[in-house]
Formats: sequence, structure tokens, C-alpha cells
Amino acid sequence: MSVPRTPKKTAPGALPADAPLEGRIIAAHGRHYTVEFADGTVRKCFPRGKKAGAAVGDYVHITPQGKDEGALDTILPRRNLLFRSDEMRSKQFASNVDQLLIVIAVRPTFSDDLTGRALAGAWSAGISPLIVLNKTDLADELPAARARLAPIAALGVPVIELSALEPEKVHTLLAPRLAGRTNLLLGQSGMGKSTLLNVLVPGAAAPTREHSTALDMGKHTTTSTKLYHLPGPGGDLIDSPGFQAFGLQHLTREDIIRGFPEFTQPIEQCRFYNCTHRQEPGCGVLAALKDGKIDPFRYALYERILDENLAGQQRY
Ligand SMILES: Nc1nc2c(ncn2[C@@H]2O[C@H](COP(=O)(O)OP(=O)(O)OP(=O)(O)O)[C@@H](O)[C@H]2O)c(=O)[nH]1
Ligand SMILES: [Mg+2]
Ligand SMILES: [Zn+2]
Repeated sequence: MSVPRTPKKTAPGALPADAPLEGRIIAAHGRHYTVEFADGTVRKCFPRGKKAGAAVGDYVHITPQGKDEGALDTILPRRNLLFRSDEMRSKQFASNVDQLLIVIAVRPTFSDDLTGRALAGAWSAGISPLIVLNKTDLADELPAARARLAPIAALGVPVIELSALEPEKVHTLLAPRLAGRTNLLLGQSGMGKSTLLNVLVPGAAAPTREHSTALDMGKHTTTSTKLYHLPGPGGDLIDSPGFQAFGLQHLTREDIIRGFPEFTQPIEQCRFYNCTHRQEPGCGVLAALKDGKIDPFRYALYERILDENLAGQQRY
């Protein structure tokens, strides 16, 4: 009598061990990435060959290898992609971002140029910006910081004032605006990005440091971009190292103009459809600048970004 064969035991719906898995990149470390899956597990993944870099926030397909590693096969289509630059080059670092939290502080003094560039980067990528003015506990210097922010606030960018040292304010003013979205913390070193992260994500335990100490050491406290999950209704918060330059070199002239929403109406008056708004006769932007309807510092920033991009194009 033959013994019936026991059917092979596979859990219903289980995939073979080497089937591709979909996950999201939550951290980047040079050549490898930490990919997280729906069940909360993570794998250390290496890109196959010399593929263009992936970014934190990317949804990817990987082929599992061993217990906790994998090969990165495909980067799924991105909704948007942000770049940061150093002296050498512009590098993609975060993707699929819903909201850019530009963190500035009452002290140390923040750069208007960088804030303007971060805004231009957000708008040109179709990401809504939110400015967080941190360290309001340093009350003496608060009026000066507000005054410097006024031209940007006048563009209609929402500004939230708080102090990371007063967690209840962070929970009532900021947390509700982050729920259910992928939010990126961006700003210069020492503005308090990681301190805010630690308030919003219990257990994140991100290192923070007095700015002057960080500068003496010649580096930022946060050294890599990392995605954390927000508690409660969900959403994600990405912490990033302090930036000294924001990558805009990849932008076309049309992209740059999207970074200056106050130009949109005046542009309708431009005589030439391909007006660069620099010296053309009958330019609506130049007219608005002359009438005081466009802030001269914002216009100067537009010229700087445009010049840099033209210089960059000539180099290649
Ligand atoms: N007074 C005051 N100090 C703060 C506040 N938020 C952060 N700090 C301090 O500011 C310093 C820098 O904070 P971090 O959170 O490390 O700054 P960061 O923006 O993450 O800096 P990088 O990682 O280098 O980009 C730390 O000493 C914090 O304790 C605040 O609301 N008020
Ligand atoms: Mg930090
Ligand atoms: Zn024009």
C-alpha cells in the first residue's frame, strides 16, 4: 500500500524565498541602503552594477539574499526628487516627499540665500514648503529673526514659530501638520532639526549638539539622511544633515521660475514668450521689480541661480 505524499508545506500566499520584494529606502550609507518592508523588517541592500544612486524615500524592488541582505533591482517611479550639493557635485538625497520643513532658528543666524534656495527647490519639485522658526525661547532675538523672515512670509509661505525645548508646542502646532505625509527636515547645521525629530518621534534618539562644537569639529552633527515613522495617525519624518548648499543645478529655466511664484502674474505682461526677465524690453517682472512689487533680494537670488545654472551648462 502506498503512503500518500504529504503536500509541501507553504503558508498560504507565501512567496518563494527569492521572489522580489517591495520596500522603501529608509537610510543611505554610501554604497548600501537600508530597505524597510511592510511587516517592519529591514534588509541591507546593495545596488546591482553601477546604477544611478537611489535616495531615502524611494520605493524599490529587491531580491532577498540570505537572512537580512538583498540586491536592489528597481527604483519605482518617483513623485519627486530632491538634491543637495557640495563643492564637487549635486547629489540626490530624498524622494517622494510631501512636505519640506525648512527649519531656521532665532540663533545661529540663518542664511536668507539658503532659505530662498530651499523654497525654490521645493516649489520647482512641486513640494509644499513649511517654515519652522525654532528657538523662540531666545526671546531677545526673536523680533530680528521675524523681520528677516518677513519677505518670505509675504509670499504666503506658512511659518510656525516654536521652541523644541517646549514639547507641548511642538505637539500642538507642528505634529498635526505632519500626520499621514512624508516630511523632510531641512536646514543649516545647528537649527535644531534633530532636536525636533526627537520630540516628534519618541525613541529616535538622534544625536544633537551645540552648534559651535559642531563647527569646531568641521562637521555636522547629523551625518546621513534617515527616515523615521511618526507615532499616532502615521506619516514619516526624514532627518538630514545641515546643508550649506542646496542643489539647484539640475533645474531648467522653467523650473527656476516655478521657484519664484511671485513672478507668475507679472510674467503674463512680458512681451516675449521666451523672456528671461533680465534685460528684455517690455518685461513684466522687471516692471514689477521697479514698482516695488517684487522684493529686490528675491530678484537678486533669481539672477544668481540662473547665472550658476548657465555657467554649469557651459562647463559640460
Ligand atoms: N535654546 C534652544 N536651543 C535649541 C532648541 N532646539 C535645539 N536647540 C539646541 O540647538 C543645538 C543644535 O541642535 P541640533 O538638533 O543638533 O541641530 P541640527 O539642525 O540637527 O544640526 P545638524 O545635525 O548639524 O544639521 C543643540 O544644542 C540643541 O539643544 C530650541 O528650541 N531652543
Ligand atoms: Mg541634526
Ligand atoms: Zn520678462
